[in-house]
Amino acid sequence: MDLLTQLTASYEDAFQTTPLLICSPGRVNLIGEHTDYNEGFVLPAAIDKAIYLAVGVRTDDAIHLIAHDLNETHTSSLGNLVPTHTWADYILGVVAQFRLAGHQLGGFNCVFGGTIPIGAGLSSSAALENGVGFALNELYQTGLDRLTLLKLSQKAENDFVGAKVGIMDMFASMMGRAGHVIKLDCRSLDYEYAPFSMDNIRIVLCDSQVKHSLVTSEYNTRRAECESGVRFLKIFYPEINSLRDVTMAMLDLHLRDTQPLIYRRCAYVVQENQRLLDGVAALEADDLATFGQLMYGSHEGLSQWYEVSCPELDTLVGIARRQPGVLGARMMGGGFGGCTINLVREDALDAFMAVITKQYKATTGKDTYIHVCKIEDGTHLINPTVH
Ligand code: GAF
Repeated sequence: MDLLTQLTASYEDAFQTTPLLICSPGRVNLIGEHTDYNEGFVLPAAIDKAIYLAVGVRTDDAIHLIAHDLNETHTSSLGNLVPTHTWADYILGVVAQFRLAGHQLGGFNCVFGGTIPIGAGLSSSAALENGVGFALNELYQTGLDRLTLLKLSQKAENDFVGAKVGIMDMFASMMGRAGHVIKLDCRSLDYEYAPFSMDNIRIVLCDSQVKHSLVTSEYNTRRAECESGVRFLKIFYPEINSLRDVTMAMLDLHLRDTQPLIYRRCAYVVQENQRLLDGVAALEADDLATFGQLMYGSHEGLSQWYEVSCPELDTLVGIARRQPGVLGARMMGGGFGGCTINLVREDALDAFMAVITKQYKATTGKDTYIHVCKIEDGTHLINPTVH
């Protein structure tokens, strides 16, 4: 039985009605890492790994949740939306945001499961939050557009779950378009779709199978370091609002000698924004060789200047870099584990997968899980006729 059939059966068994089915995908990001919360640019896309939700209304104000993959349940109610420090918070947090924004909801049932590996840096949490917001919008006809929904997801994660993440993951999962990457300006939220259907090139994810507990605390620390750099530079340049407005010349003049750590953090972000702009130009010119080199530059910056990589991710990128047919590779997402993203020529794919599996195991003692991605549409309804 495939996952959707299982979720439907589980829902019908538990709640005796036919559910609405929603698909909410994870994401990749080609380049532009840790730039979203600095009001910079990112280049993500939704992928063919997703959270699937089976949902339906209730006549009371109870919330009945079943996490199919974990075989766990959680029951709450609209009047009792407090963090539980479990997976339920990604759902309850969205409900709480709908209520805070003044939307009228009733209770609901939800069975969910997915194909996004947890902790692999593919944004399973944003996918779940978006799926829940999308579901509530359908079930209770709240009439919210996608942008409003994804902002509610971000607020849920920032304020209810307590992770101060930027907007990229929710944006990519909700706004994704099959065969396209999204060039997103995280300051204005202006965005453009760019086709990414390079013949003979595959987007390959290599999962380090590492998830360091450092990720949330270090993520929040990096944010604080960037903000501290901006606050200091504002003394000299009152017009700046974020690292988006800062140049390397400003950093060299005011921070390099006096605050070397803050300098490295800020310099990485300023350079990564430039790499993204150069990367977009390279894609437009079909110059994947240049794009690939920018990906390696991104990884080096993340590893050495921003210090959010780990030995396993560095190993995966190091192996990839030595393989023929690999155009570029880098760690992806928040860091401290999760996946690398690799652009690999199709004719080199089998050899790449064999070599990286073998050498990663030999170097780290760990297995890597490899996924060749397709770029898919963002959060959507699977069975609109049930409505
Ligand atoms: C995580 C966050 F959720 C994103 O907002 C982004 O900052 C990313 O790390 C790093 O680019 O995925």
